[in-house]
Amino acid sequence: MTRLVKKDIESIDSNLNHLDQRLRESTGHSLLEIGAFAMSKELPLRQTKVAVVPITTGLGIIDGFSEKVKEILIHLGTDAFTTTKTDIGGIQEAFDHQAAIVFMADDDVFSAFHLHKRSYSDNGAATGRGFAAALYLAAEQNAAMEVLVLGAGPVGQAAIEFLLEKNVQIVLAECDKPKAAQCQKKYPEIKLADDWAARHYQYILDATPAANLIKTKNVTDETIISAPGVPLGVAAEAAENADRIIHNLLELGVATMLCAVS
Ligand code: 2YC
Repeated sequence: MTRLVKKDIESIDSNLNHLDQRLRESTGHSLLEIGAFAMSKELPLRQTKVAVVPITTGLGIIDGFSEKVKEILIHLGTDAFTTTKTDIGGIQEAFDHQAAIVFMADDDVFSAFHLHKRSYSDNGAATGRGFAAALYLAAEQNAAMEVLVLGAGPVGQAAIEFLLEKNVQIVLAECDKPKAAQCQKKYPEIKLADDWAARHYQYILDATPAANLIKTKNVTDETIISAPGVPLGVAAEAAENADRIIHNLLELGVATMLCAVS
């Protein structure tokens, strides 16, 4: 996953009710409902104490990251807080405040740990499932749908797993041919696209870190694109012409992580 920067965090709408409204318009469901559907969990979540611990390793703190994760978790109905200490001290603080769940991210991994259930949810896997669930709901759970998945990294593979559980037809486009072959070996039901841009796909899940991959010629006014990638992989003009774009930088991944461990 691409590393976020301060301006990305600042670009996230602080009014998460707006996001719920946009998601309801495009998928018929709220942020929490999509996260729960992605993980086949019941709602509502009991008021759970959740700690978000800032981590200073590597490239260090991203201004506003922990705060934003906390805001999302509060919007989802938990009793979330960010620890005043960072790193190991922050984990101790989480324990001191009886947190049941701890969210933290270094440069490579963003994870949620449930301290009692001994379970965790990785952001990449959760994001793939969350955005696949959003696309499936946007298609009104149309089991006959065919989805083009762009990218066979952790996010793309998690999206494939969710969609295969719903018996959806999947066409994978992955420029790294050995990676594509390995993925097809793992998921024999999927088809590989040699040249995905040669035809239209009504449903596209963009799990690549490439910007502007999806162009105007790839979309029609019926195309629905679910794009967890940072930056947004849909060229501005293509976004204009498509029916719907489901895209957010952190919120759906965090909601799915929370549901995954709850
Ligand atoms: O502020 C902090 O605690 C930093 N250690 C956070 C670093 C997050 C790095 N990861 C990312 O920016 C992206 C996110 C979208 C989630 C996964 N990778």
